[in-house]
This record gives sequence, structure tokens and C-alpha cells, in this order.
Amino acid sequence: MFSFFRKKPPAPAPAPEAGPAAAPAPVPPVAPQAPLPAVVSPPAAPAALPERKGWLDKLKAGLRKTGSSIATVFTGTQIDDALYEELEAALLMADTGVKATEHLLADLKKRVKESKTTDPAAVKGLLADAIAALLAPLQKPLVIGEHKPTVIMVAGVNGAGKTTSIGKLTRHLANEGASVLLAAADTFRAAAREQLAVWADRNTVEIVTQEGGDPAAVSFDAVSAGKARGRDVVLVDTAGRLPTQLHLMEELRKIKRVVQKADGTAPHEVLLVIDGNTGQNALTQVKAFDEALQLTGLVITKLDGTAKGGVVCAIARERPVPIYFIGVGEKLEDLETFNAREFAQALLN
Ligand SMILES: Nc1nc2c(ncn2[C@@H]2O[C@H](COP(=O)(O)OP(=O)(O)OP(=O)(O)O)[C@@H](O)[C@H]2O)c(=O)[nH]1
Ligand SMILES: [Mg+2]
Repeated sequence: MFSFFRKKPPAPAPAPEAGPAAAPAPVPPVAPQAPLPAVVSPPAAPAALPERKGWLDKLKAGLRKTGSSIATVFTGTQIDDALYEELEAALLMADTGVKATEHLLADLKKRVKESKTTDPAAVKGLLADAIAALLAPLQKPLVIGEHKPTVIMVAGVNGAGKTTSIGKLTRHLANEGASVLLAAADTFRAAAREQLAVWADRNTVEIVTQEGGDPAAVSFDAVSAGKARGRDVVLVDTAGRLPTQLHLMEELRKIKRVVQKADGTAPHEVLLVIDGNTGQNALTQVKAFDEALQLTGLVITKLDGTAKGGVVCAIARERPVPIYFIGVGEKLEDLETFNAREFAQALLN
């Protein structure tokens, strides 16, 4: 289950100033809607639910494909320098990065000392604690309903899984009774618009699209339409780009500015989607997109593949942007909320 929760809609925002884009198509006025019911998913402990367990197994299987050598470090009989050296190598191999690895080793040694354990198997449990503590600040629910609409802008490099994640997210939001409007701001490729339209179709939500249009103009229209039609969520899908493509990064900043012109409080969330298989480069992406857009959250996809997962520790240590969701497959249901403890356990599986 998703830990979305909704708060009461805020007081109406002041009318926006005229936007730079062509005036959006007139939208019929709608009667004010009743506030959405508060949906607060049960906190933590969902591991017993079969659905979540299935997801956890997928994550474990995915992380295990790396030949996960972290767990094998603890099969010996002694806690000695060799164990810590082996662990250091295993963490580095799993893309944890130098800084997070150093932090985890120091924290682990402290925990071992405090617990006075002499059993390597117990050290594994203590490492899980250390990783869970490191990752805890990244565990944060995506809040829907504080603003109407909640405008979520989605960015990332090519093929990271942006459009797929938007589709999955839309389905979960729709399941919770939220009305969703999609903005096809990836106007580069006709295929991209069509792909999003398929997701919109599957989820019976609306889509704002504009053939060959300007991504910022499409976003402006979508946010304006979302406001006028009283939608709960507007999701803006953008085209993939590398942080080194400076003009394309500037284009993202423009989309963000224009969205803000359509709604002074938006975007409420700026998400970066990262392919879990990107290794240490994922951290570079987080830093670059964060500097350009001030990210509010991350989605890490393809953790069912050969992802090593350790990079999540590097992100926690060096650029702790919350991870709202993780993707563990291509199907609609293969998106889950991030749980620090579960992830730590899956990493050491
Ligand atoms: N195995 C797996 N595949 C995924 C996951 N998320 C996305 N994919 C696949 O990754 C590929 C790219 O996904 P898209 O959603 O099109 O990626 P995108 O970021 O929108 O790509 P561009 O718009 O071209 O930049 C597709 O084949 C998806 O099915 C996941 O969690 N697991
Ligand atoms: Mg896409």
C-alpha cells in the first residue's frame, strides 16, 4: 500500500498573473468539490501484507543478482580487521561510495563495541541497523491534498523510467480516489506523447498534450486546466536529458518557472527519477538536478534488475533527497514506497 496521505485543501490561492504561454483553452467552470477524505495509510509494519511481501522479495531478488557479497562477509568465525576490510570492499562494490562506506564502517564499529558481541552473524544485524539509521531521513511520504492541485514535476535522464513511474503513480493515486491530470511536456517525440496517452487511457485520467508544442507552454496549460477543473494532482512528464546538456537543463528551469506562473505555489514537488542500475553516477545526477531544480523527492526504478542498491546509502550521506518511491518492475503495481529498514535488510540479503 501507498503511504499517501491527504490533508484538507488549502484556502483558495490568489489568481495567478498572466502566463507567458498562449492563453489556455477555456475550461468550463466547475462547482467546488467536497474535500477529499483523509487517507492515511497505516504507518510501517506493512511487511506482513502478502502484497508488500511479494514486492520485498522482488527487491531482494534484484539486489541479490549482484552476487551480493555483503552478506557473505559475515560467514566467518571472528570479528577482526579482515572482516572489516572485506566489508569495506563489498560496500564499495555495491556502489555505496567512499563517504558512505567510511561512515557505515565507523558507525558499525561503534555499535559492535557497545553491544560487546563476538559473533560475526550478529555484526550483520548491527550493520542493518547502521544502514537503516543512515537511510531513515530518506523515508518520507508524498503528501497529496495540501494544495489543489498538487503539481508534481518529474525529471531525469533518458530512459530512467519517468513515464512508466508516472503511469504507476497515476494508477495508485486514482485508486485512492484522486483525480489526476497528466501534462505531456515531453514534446520532443510523438512516441512520448503516445506512451503517456496509453497510461492516461489505462488509468482513465485526462492528459494535456500539444503536438510539437513548447514543453513550458504545455505545462502551463496543464496546471491552469488542473486548477480550473479542480483536479487533485497534475503530473508533468518531461523529456529525458543529461545534466551536461546545459540548454536542456535550462529548459527544465523554464518549465518550473512557468508552472509557478500558472500557480504561485507550484510546483509542489519536483521529482528526479533515477535508474537503479546507474551506480555511482546516480549521485552525480541527484546533485546536478538538485542544483538546477531544487528537488523535493526521488523515485528509484529498476531495482528488480541488476541494481546494487548501495548508491542509496551514498545519496543519504551526500545529498539526502527523500526517496518517495522505488520501482521493482514494469507492471503497474510495481511501484512501492521506500522503507529504510526494509531496504537495509534487502541490501544484506
Ligand atoms: N524492470 C523494470 N523496468 C522498468 C522500470 N521502470 C521503467 N522500466 C522500463 O524502462 C524503460 C524506460 O522507461 P520510460 O518510462 O519510458 O523511461 P523515461 O524516463 O520516460 O524515458 P524517456 O522519456 O525516453 O527519457 C521502459 O522499457 C520501462 O518499461 C522498473 O522499475 N523495472
Ligand atoms: Mg518518458
